[in-house]
Amino acid sequence: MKKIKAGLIGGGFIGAIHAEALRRLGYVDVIALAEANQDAADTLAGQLSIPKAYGNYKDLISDGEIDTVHVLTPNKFHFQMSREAEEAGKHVVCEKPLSMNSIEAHELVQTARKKGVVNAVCHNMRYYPLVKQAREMIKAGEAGDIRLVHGNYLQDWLFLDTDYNWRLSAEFGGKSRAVADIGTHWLDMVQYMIGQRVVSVYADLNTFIPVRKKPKVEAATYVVRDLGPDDYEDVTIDTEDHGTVMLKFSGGTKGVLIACQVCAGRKNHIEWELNGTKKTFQWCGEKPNHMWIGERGKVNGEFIKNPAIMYPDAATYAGAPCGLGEGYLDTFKSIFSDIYGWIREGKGMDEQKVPFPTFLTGLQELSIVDAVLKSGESGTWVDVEYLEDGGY
Ligand code: NAI
Ligand code: SOE
Repeated sequence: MKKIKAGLIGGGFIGAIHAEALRRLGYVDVIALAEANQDAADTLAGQLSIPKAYGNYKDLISDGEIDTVHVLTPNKFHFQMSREAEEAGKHVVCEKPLSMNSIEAHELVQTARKKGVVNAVCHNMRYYPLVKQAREMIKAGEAGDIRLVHGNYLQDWLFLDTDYNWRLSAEFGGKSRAVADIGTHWLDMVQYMIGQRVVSVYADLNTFIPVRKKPKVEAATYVVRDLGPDDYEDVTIDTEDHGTVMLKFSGGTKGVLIACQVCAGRKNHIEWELNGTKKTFQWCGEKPNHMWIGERGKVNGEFIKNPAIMYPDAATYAGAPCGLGEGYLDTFKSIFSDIYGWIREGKGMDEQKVPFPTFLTGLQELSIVDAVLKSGESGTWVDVEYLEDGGY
């Protein structure tokens, strides 16, 4: 069986994760890495054992040996890089958020359709085995009708005024940060599980640290360095540290999300609770192999990830038997297994049939983010304006 050749644009925090997860499939060769310049490309391609290093992403896209392109750069570059890869006839996997706004995302959806290329946005967190199981249990009616969904995604990596990353800048990350950067993971998981999409939002957005100290020499995400006072410059922050977003869903469910990146002690604490007319399901990404199930009049229980008793469509995403934990890094192997399995079967791109989140999904997420930004400005409920149907 011919191997699929992948090229990565961006070799930072997520670039290394994509390279490793792709290699776990066994039929994908990661043959090229493009970076911001040739030195960075040579260094990172060497560290990741990737044979070709390009100092300009356009040269990677022009490489005829490459079948698929992964766009793993700061959000600002997602649109132009994804569109050029589509135009070159490459299949494209773009990291979340798909682009800076829904207008850019819509153009990527339309270009993908015109070129017929497989396209995916990396909402990997829907691939936790128990997220898949919760979706199947809800489809089977085990929770009843979902009245309420609530939760949060809390971090503290931006807690100090000396913590800096390109995500803090609207120019590089987009006008929304906490909601677009981490809130979209939660929104994708929840809409995927309950089979409904957000139709209206009421958002309270806050920038708790309005001025930060930006290192004069930037570093990749999560890289920690020992810097002195002269190594920083003051910058005004134009994106939110926090968003509390009330939600109305298409099937009548109500909800609320808190996304915040300055919560001391919370590292990557993503949690949801679904309250149905029969049962409650609760899950936290810091204990991903456990789901709490609550009932009235009966003993509450805990569902421990166990493919032997999971629904078949969920069990297929469990890579190990009960008691053997699976986590965040495994979700990348699972989403790429769906994407590359589809490419390998050569069935062509069909947004309604593929088993993975597509650019259309990414467009829906950004439509919600656009509404959140409008609500944060107006202090009112804002209906989500979807430029397309589908995606969930
Ligand atoms: P990072 O800053 O660690 O890495 C970005 C890399 O892109 C850097 O190595 C940088 O040199 C490179 N780059 C910048 N401009 C470039 C250009 N013109 N050509 C080629 N390379 C260029 O950032 P990180 O944390 O890896 O985030 C990248 C993307 O991945 C973001 O969109 C982020 O939202 C997403 N992400 C997704 C995660 C998930 O769980 N699905 C987790 C972390 C990030
Ligand atoms: C930073 O908030 C970040 O790297 C996000 O960009 C990722 O999407 C999330 O998975 C981890 O945290």
